[in-house]
Amino acid sequence: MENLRIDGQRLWDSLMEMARIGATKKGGVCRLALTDLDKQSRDLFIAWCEQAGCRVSVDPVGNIFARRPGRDNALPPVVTGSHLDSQPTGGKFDGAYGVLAGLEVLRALNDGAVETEAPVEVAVWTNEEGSRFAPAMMGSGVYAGLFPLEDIYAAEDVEGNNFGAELERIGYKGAARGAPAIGAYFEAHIEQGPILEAEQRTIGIVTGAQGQRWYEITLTGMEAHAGPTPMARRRDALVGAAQVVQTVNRIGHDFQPYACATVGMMQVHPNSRNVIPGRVFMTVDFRHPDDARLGAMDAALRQEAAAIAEQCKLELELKQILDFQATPFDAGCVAAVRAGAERFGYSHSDIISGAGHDAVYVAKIAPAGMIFVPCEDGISHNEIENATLEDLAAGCQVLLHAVLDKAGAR
Ligand code: HGY
Ligand code: MN
Ligand code: MN
Repeated sequence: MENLRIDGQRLWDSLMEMARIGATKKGGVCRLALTDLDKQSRDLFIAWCEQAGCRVSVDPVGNIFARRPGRDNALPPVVTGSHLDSQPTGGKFDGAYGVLAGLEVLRALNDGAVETEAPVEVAVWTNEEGSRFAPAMMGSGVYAGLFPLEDIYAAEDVEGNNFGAELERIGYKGAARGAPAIGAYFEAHIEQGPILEAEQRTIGIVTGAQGQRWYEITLTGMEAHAGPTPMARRRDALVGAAQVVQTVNRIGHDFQPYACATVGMMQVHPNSRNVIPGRVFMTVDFRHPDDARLGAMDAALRQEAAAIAEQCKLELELKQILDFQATPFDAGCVAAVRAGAERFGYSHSDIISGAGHDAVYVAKIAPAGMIFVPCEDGISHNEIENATLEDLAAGCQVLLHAVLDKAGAR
């Protein structure tokens, strides 16, 4: 067992085959949650897991659990995994790496005929990205008891498609499972930022994740004719929205170091070149590793958006739709990841995750940890996202070590 190694080429080949589902011209993927492409990726993953001898179950929000039995199946499983849904212009590795690294761990255990004490499961969490249906991390959020299932079923995308109906349509509205039971959880993921590459480190020992808040803002003015309407009489919702965009960006700079502030989505109504926009819907994404600073960013946004609305004679609706505090990961899981990096001699450093991950919600109900590997130029949520077979394999080898550390093996 000492010499048990994962097969990096097999992992890479699985990643490349999975990346063909929803492949885009620039080499990325578009596999939005609960679309037919999401279904295809789920079906492929399940076929691979069944070939590896796993028993597969699906829960009521579509989370998939592929189980490899242990000697004592009464023990809570050691779980690893991530997500298969992507951003509209996503990359091959965001999410899929954590899922297929988990599968590669199962395949390596099979190759070595290793029997673990506790069962090992690979999980695919539904709608981690929160792109088509907001908020993010719905599957792990329901699993951890943070989101009521009925609220998630009622969620709609911008075309008015209902989450529950789409989940049923793709055949992944599963049966209720008992109370969540996870002995320990590990998620392997690309860093999605520039730090590990800049420091020339192979492994990121993720000690926690920064806090995150998502808002939906609707500014309402008055549609009117772009020609005869004098400037002084206008209630132009897009002019107000443009000032909110500038304000969000300035708040991000005001709360350096570390703050991140993004307006990623905007819908202008009626979006016609000779009509003064009467309504704008936009999103705000705030992040900071310090909860107090995140709270101060929140207060600044609310105060300044209200002032802009008043000055532009607009109605303002501001809804917070996601809020999680900075999350430290379990010391025992962090230590297992560190031991794995040290055992195999991989360069490594501690890192806080800038991105949200399912591990953040799983950490609410079980000991959780993450393993990062670098990605090229720190680019992610972009079709050119790239990583090397060597780094991905190293992260998977550390994952194997961490899983065995917690699952016990002979
Ligand atoms: O937004 C995030 O951090 C993650 O990619 N869902
Ligand atoms: Mn991800
Ligand atoms: Mn992502």
